[in-house]
Amino acid sequence: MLSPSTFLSISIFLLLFSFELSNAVSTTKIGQGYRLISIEESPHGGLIGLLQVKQKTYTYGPDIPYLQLFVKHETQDRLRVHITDADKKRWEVPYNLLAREQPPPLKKSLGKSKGELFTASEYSGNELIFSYTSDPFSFSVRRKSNGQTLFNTSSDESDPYGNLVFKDQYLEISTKLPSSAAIYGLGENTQPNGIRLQPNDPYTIYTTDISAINLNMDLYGSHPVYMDLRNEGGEANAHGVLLLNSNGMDVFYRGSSLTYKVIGGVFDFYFFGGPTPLAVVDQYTAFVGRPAPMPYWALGFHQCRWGYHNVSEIEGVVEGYKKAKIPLDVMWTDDDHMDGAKDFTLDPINFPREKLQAFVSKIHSRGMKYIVLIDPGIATNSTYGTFIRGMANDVFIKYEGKPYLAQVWPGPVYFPDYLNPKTVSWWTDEIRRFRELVPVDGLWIDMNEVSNFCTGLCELPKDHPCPTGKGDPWVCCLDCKNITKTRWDEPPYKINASGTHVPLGYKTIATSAVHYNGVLEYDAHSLYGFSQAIATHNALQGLIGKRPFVLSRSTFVGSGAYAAHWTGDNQGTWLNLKYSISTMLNFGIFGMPMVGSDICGFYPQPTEELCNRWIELGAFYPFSRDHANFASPRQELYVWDSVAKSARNALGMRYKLLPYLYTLNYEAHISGAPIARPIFFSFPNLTEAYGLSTQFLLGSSVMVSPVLTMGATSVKALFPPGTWYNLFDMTKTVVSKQGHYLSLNAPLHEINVHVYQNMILPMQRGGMTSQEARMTPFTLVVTFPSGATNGEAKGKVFVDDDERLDMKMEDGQSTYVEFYASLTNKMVKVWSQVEEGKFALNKGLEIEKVIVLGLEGNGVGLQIEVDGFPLKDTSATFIENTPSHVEKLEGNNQKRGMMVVIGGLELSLGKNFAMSWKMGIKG
Ligand code: MIG
Repeated sequence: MLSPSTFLSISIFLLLFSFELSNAVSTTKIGQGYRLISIEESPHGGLIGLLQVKQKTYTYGPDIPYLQLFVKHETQDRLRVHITDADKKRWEVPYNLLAREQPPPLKKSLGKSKGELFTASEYSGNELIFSYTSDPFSFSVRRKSNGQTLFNTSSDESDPYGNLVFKDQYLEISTKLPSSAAIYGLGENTQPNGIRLQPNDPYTIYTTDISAINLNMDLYGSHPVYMDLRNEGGEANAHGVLLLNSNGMDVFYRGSSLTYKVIGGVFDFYFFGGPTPLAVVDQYTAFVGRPAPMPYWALGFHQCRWGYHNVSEIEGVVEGYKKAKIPLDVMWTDDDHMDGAKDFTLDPINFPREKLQAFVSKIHSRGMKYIVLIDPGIATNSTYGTFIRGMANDVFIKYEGKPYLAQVWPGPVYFPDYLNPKTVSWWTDEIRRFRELVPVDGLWIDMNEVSNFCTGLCELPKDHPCPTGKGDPWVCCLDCKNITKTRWDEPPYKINASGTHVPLGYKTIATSAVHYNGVLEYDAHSLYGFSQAIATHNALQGLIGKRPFVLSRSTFVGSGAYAAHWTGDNQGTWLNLKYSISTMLNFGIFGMPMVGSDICGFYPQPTEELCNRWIELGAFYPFSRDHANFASPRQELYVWDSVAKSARNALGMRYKLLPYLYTLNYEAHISGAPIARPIFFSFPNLTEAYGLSTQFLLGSSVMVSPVLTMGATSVKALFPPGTWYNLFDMTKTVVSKQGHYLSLNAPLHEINVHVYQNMILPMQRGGMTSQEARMTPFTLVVTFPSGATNGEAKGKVFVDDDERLDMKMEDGQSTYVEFYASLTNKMVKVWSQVEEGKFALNKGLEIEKVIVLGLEGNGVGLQIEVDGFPLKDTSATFIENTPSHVEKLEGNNQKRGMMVVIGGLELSLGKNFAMSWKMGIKG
């Protein structure tokens, strides 16, 4: 097998180049801009304009003489600005992959049209206003409510950028930005300085198989979208800007401006008005597709490794977790179960069908699941069924009429073309056949950037075998020559690919290769993983008839509707632990909330201490999976006793929080709300939180503040104003007045997780699998501000049948409950409002405990009423709260809140309840 040192060399070779940032901000002005020669109202809504180039220039190719402008307020808060060649149809992200309105047909000669001339100087929607200048043409987008300019493409002499440029292979446009703009997004990118974009860092967008340890480089996914959060005069407003374009691009963010340099396609801008960060992701995902609902079990813990050698080994891992009493829901295998790295096959010796099936049945009977990896490259092996049927159906990407030859793990391969409907049917059928072999519960689609071990135009070598048989399957063994003959291989403008301006076809499909319908790889490159995720998701959904689970490495705008994501190959280092937070938070903004990093690091191995800290953080990733490379020693959570202890603690809490996480999964699906969010999502006015990437929120109110440095036993964390209760010990309270940084104890086995005031958090007892945990009784944690005399709190829970296809309310197969609490003059009320209670009633789900935090007074003479009757046998207990940080922060005048725990309840979750009591008066 591969040796550690050779693996290391392939995995980090690009890192060596990463220090040479050859991406100096270009200040050359290309092109002379355009003038607007007519503009009219379209009979179908929107404006259509015609632009003419002012003076032809030739850098990066000739300017396109006429452009068609199409502007439309598509919804109350979404504005589209589409600019393309007025004479010729150009490549765009296919409308069947990402459904949206077609712009009006091209008609250069507007004289013939029936449209009304547009005479006003601006075009106004509900919240956004489009306006323009004619000569040179520029446009701006303003916010109606406060007049703020969000986007402005005009340029002055002094600006380091010019006007609109539109050539066949070079498109450029810029916007000015005010100093108040805090920008997030533009990925996929490992950002060493956190989620807030840093001026002059490179942002190149082109899907590439380089590992996540490469900083500020074009990684696996393409998401040309950003959120801009501006705090002006104490009032924060957020908006989003998507450039829907699949071609490679460099984005230059200079602080006071942002320039796109794109090597093809069209300008198709979408502006999302916000004005809150949550509203931006809501509007964004309403357009690109709502995040796919995850099955309940996917929120459990996952264990994987590249290098589980046989069925006994994975049996041992499952037993290892059981013995150590660490929760585990999903067992994975990488490519190890395959016969010769061929998709959809089983290694007859180490993973024989019968033995694997027995294993899968056994874990299924415990409510656990099994997932395997597949790669896009299909081995060109004449006895391999998947390949034979693929050839018969003509499913592969082509070069000069023949399937394009590449090399991945199995040796020589062809790549399926998921833009071809025939490929999609073939793929579905291959998955069907494979599930007959072994009933996997989900699929992991790796290497789909797409990754190729060779570059250029290759053929099978005549003088040596390929693979070489020397144990180095990642070394190109085909006979290849570089392709330089077309402008698709060597475009005039070179994006900063891999941070070193490598050719576009470097270690991927040659960009002059062709897909279905003559589509060039040059244009469709970054859509590969997206199109594969759609095909895989739809196939599983059709075959299993349940909510599918797909994990994809490469992603594009809209992938969240089909797949989850992990952040790729990281290292077992403290820095990588930290980076994982920014990437996770970015994917929430990209509409892919089901995301996490390889816990304890992919390669090389973590230290024991690091693995402790990593599971403490990773237990709160939306997607929580331990994964490692074969060259790392084993790092399952039970391997070290200390890690096992931290895992029981942190994952124990995760499994108690599953009803909350699942409700967040529901909210993500209906409104795009990220599961893991930057702190500023709940506190948009708190500018201290704008760059904060060492803490995050789950939903609106649960804050995770992990230890990210070696040797630390405390953590410095920002606490937005209000009361925060430690979930592991609710008597530990933080009361923050302005938004303080606070040093909290964080011994090796502890992570700080706090719930904010005014919240009702649904929890359960937890368990060793999510299936077990979800049947246990509920506890409601009600949080009033510490020592409050008046207050209100709210929460909710969504429960349904785990795996049914849809995740919606109407069909009686789910229950949604809103919880309320109020506090007025020591009178405490807690009640619920149930929508569609039948599901919860049928499942017999009950609330056993209500915990109320922050109350003033005591329990003297206290009488609890439930639904109008005094609660007999009350097992209410009263715990004096000892707020640990109150005094330190606020002096001694701080009122101490106390905790009331009412246990022994048997309230039906599916029925409204109301409970109330009056707190006693001290003394
Ligand atoms: O070139 O399938 O990112 O998670 O273990 C390596 C083997 C291919 C890359 C993935 C990693 C996976 C590995 N794959």
